[in-house]
This record gives sequence, structure tokens and C-alpha cells, in this order.
Amino acid sequence: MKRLADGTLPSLAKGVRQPSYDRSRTRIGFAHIGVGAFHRGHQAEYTEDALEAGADDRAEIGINLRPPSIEDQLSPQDGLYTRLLVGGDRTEARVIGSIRKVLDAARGHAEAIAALSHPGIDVITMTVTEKGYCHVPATGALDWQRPEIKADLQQATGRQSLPGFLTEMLARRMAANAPLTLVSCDNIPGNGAILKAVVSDLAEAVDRPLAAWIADNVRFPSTMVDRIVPATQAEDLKRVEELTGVVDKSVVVGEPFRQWVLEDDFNRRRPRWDIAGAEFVRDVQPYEFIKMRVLNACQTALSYLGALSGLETSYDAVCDPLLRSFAEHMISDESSAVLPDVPGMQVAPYLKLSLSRLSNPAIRHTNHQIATDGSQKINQRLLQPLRDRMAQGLPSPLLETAVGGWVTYLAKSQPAFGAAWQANDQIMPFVADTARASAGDIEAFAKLFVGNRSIFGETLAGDASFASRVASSARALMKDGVAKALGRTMAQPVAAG
Ligand code: CS2
Repeated sequence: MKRLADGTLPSLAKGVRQPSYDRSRTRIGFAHIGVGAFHRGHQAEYTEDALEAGADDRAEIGINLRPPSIEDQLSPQDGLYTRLLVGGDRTEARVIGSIRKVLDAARGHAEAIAALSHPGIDVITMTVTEKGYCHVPATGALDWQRPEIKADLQQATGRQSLPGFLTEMLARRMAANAPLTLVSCDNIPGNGAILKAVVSDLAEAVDRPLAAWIADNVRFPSTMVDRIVPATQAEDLKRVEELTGVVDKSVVVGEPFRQWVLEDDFNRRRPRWDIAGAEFVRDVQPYEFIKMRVLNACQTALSYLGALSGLETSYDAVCDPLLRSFAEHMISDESSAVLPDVPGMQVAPYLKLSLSRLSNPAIRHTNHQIATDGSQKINQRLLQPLRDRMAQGLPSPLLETAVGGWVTYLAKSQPAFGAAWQANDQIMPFVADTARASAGDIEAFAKLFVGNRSIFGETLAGDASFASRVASSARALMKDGVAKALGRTMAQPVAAG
């Protein structure tokens, strides 16, 4: 079978949508760093829609800072790939053409820096996961202790971390007097402000005039991005082959729902993503609060409690009546009291929509995937609403139980607690030390763990009664199992929010 490429587009199976515009007449005006499944399933399609509508002439260059190699996946395909939307009885394959060129910075660092420094590029978006920003989750400041930041401080070129790579590139743009807009599309609250902080902090340390130039010439709008796009599985590639009649090594599978809200802060021509429904607003924060504290919070709670229940995916978890009811109550009885009122995103209908999106049987988002990097996700999803409630004197037994779920999930990855699975998170050395120090005692583990200030922040890390509540829910989850532990928590009367 032939591989998807410009030359094989005419042989695509009937009904498979493909670019209706002339790709060779587009110009590379955008770049994206971190061309993973999420980018291909989200922002790249907004760009495709703008190109297709003839509203914008800017296509993109995609750069990966780390493996997997994007050149191997997309260069033989001229940047083309299929995105499959699945949901209900809908299956819709579309070949996307908005990525014109790709580069792996690990193979050609200088080439990647040169490409991004090109003055023709005026917007660079990025999805590098939460940990890519090298910030301290509880404060948002650059984490000077990260080994990659320490290494980047020593060199002017060849920098490897995202902040390092961007400052190296921005120095080139300063020389060319080419202002630009850097758009973070990761799930961290105030992602634009965090990106600005880590880049400016590093620039300040290595090159003061550059820091001043950045302050005047680079914009960092915050954004809220949304579409569920799990990691692609081998069976997805097969399915697309059958549907399209060509081989595609860069397939993505996602749900039909999508949303993108961006702070209206671009210093050159604003992209026409609004053609595809993106909204440019003055303040993104209320939108990201709702999304992270409802949809993402449910995903996170269900991933830990689901994995502890032996369930594979978020779909399996949300189909379990007790887990579903737990997630529903956690939001409506607790988080909702500390959520803003956003037109079109009122909590009750948004929660209903979120649970119905998670109930899409065609989306196989594994609990272990969502559980990955909890230390980077927990703050905005569970701890912030918890702190906000505490500040108002409100109890949060369900949010605390979800935190207990996280703690138990991490503990169970350790030999002292049965080594049930491998957990992936940069804090695993700390988890291992904590497990050794607590010698199989889950309550001791939880109390030590919750004392970590860079994860829990001053208020929670110093609160002994919070630590003992989390410890007793971890004990119940570990010793009695999820069903009993949740059943008990939910039977207790909850103070109204
Ligand atoms: C998920 C998100 O893996 C995760 O952390 O919660 O990737 C989630 O699917 C997206 O934020 C949905 O927009």
C-alpha cells in the first residue's frame, strides 16, 4: 500500500476529506513546537480551517525538541496526516495539510533555531506538556534546580530546555528586529504568564538586553485549549489504512468536541482561527478555571480511582456508577462553589457535557496516560479549588479523597506497596524515598508526601489536619478498596458549597 503524501492524495478513498486549497500557495507564517497527537488533533486543524476558508495564507512548520522523531513520521508524508473524529455513530476521516514542513531539533538544532528565527514567522504555538515549562508548579516561577536549566545556563547555543531553546531563538530575532507572539497551548493556568515568566527569568540571567527586548517585542497570550485526543494506538493506524486506502504513520484520533479560547494579545497579524470557532477574549482565566476544574479534574480523579479499581480507560471509569457519581458530586458539591460564572460555560451544563464526552466509547484514553505527571496537573485541577474552599471555611471531603487517590496510586507503584504498576512523573525519586521512609505504612507515606511544599504549596503542606484527612482516605483506598472507601465518603453529609 502507498504512503500518504501529496502525490497519493488523488488515490484516497472516496469520502475522505482532503485539503481543497493549493498547499503550494500557502506560506510558512506559523511554527509549532511539540507536534504530538494533541497538536495534530487541535490547533493544526484550526489552521487548516482558516486555510481552507481562504481567510489566512499561513501554514506552519512543526518542530519537536525531543523524541519521537517528527521527521520520520511526517517528512515522507509531505506533512500530511489523517485525523479521525469518533463519537456516537460518527467516524470522520480528514487529511490535514496545514503542516508544510517538520524538523527535529535533536537532529538539527541550528536548523531549527534558524527556521524559528525567520522574520516571516510571526506566531509560534507550543504543546510541550506541563513539565516542559520547567516551572515550579506551586509558584509558576522558573525552577532553577532543574538539571536542563542548570545546563542551559552554561551555554549560549545548543540550549535544550524549552525556556533555553526559546531564549536562544529570541536572541536571533532580536538581532533581526523581528517581534513575535508565543502561544502556550498546554493545560496550565495562566499558561501565557508562565511561559513569559520562565523565558524572561532565563533571559534576565543570561542576557539582560535580550530580556528588555522580550519585554517590548514578544507577546505571550494565555489560551484554553480543549479536545480529547489520546495517544495513538497501533489499531488506529490500521483502521485509518482501511478507511483511506493509504498508509499513514501520523494518525490522530479524537472526539468531535473542540474549543479554543485565546487572550486577544497578538503583536502582528492575528491568526484567523476564529473562522473555526476559536474565541479571542480579553481574559482567558475564567475559561481555563472552568475547563481545568471540571473536565480535567474529572479526568484526573477518574484516572486514579479508575486505575485503583483495575479499570483501563476513562470511559471504563465513567461507566462505573459509583465513580461517575463521585466525580459528579466532587464538582457540583465542592468545586462549583469556587468557579467563576462564564457565559456559555455555566458549571451544571458544562459538567453534564464533560461527563458525556468522557462517556464516548470510541475514545480509549487510558487511566495510566492521564495519571502521568500528576505533580504537574494536580494543582490546577484539584488543589486550587480545595484551597479556595478552605479560605472560605468550607470542607472538601471529595476533593481530598481524589488527592488521596493520587497518593495511593503513586504509593502502589512502589515495591513497599506492591509495585502494581509503573508511575511516570518527574517526582518519582521523591516518591521512592518517601515509600522507603514509610516502610509500607500508607498513612505515614501520605503524611510525608503531602508535606512537599513545591507540590502542595505552603498552606496545604503545612496543614497537619489536611495531611491526616488525605492519609485516612489513602488508607481506606488501599486497605478497603475503592468501592468501600468511596461509598463511605459519599454517605457522609457534605456541607453545602
Ligand atoms: C488529560 C488531557 O492527559 C491529560 O492530562 O486530562 O490531555 C485532556 O484530555 C485534555 O486537556 C482535553 O482537552
